[in-house]
Amino acid sequence: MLDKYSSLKEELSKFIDFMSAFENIHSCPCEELKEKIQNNVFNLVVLGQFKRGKTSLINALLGAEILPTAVVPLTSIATILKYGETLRIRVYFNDGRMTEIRPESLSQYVTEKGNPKNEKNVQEVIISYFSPYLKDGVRLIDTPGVGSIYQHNTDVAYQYLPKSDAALFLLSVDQPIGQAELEFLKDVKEYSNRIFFLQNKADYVDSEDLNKSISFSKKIIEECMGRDVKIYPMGNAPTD
Ligand SMILES: Nc1nc2c(ncn2[C@@H]2O[C@H](COP(=O)(O)OP(=O)(O)OP(=O)(O)O)[C@@H](O)[C@H]2O)c(=O)[nH]1
Ligand SMILES: [Mg+2]
Repeated sequence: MLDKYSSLKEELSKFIDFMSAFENIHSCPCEELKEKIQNNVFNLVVLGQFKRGKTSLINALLGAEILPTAVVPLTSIATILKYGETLRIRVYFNDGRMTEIRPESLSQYVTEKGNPKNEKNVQEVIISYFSPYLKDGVRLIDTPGVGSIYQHNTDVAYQYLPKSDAALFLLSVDQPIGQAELEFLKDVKEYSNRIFFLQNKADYVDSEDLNKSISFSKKIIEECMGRDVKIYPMGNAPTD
């Protein structure tokens, strides 16, 4: 099995080299793709409308409050979490500069509050962390929510769609899935053939309402996707 995997990786690298020889393929991020294959990188992108709890989910997975969360539209810059023995936070700027920051400074770079309209010109932030979920090459990518009054946050989320190997699409029980969310899902499915749907904030309702909320979302999403989907409830367990 491992032999087959290694030879498939090698074949794919050769194919990318072959592709990059064509002068008119400017849009192929060949080097990035090759690096992903060599290092077994798998991008799991967390997506959804603003305030569905994307950043909170990542903190919960990591078991640490590393990323800033809030009740107002917050995340404005994509943050990539990858495995590392120690916690290191590097900020990459659009002009090619990079700076390493302390965890308490993170909100000054990745949030609408600390970095309004991205006045600091940040491209992305890469965090190394020693979580077992990040071992074996999985990279969790937190994206800004779409559909808020901040169009530039939506634009950043769209930039990360082509990088997704799989997507976690967050819904929330307190707000039934709406037209804007559905439009976004249509765009996501163009890029990601593996989408996992999570109905977050399950703790807001009792189990009966949770089931109603999931059935409602499931019906609408299945119409959009043209296939059966499973929706996983998330959040604290219902109180009843
Ligand atoms: N009760 C409850 N609240 C949650 C849950 N997940 C997130 N929240 C709250 O929802 C709010 C939004 O959470 P965030 O993680 O910042 O949401 P987000 O989707 O990252 O928001 P943007 O980055 O602005 O798009 C915060 O006040 C969280 O505490 C949950 O499972 N249950
Ligand atoms: Mg967020």
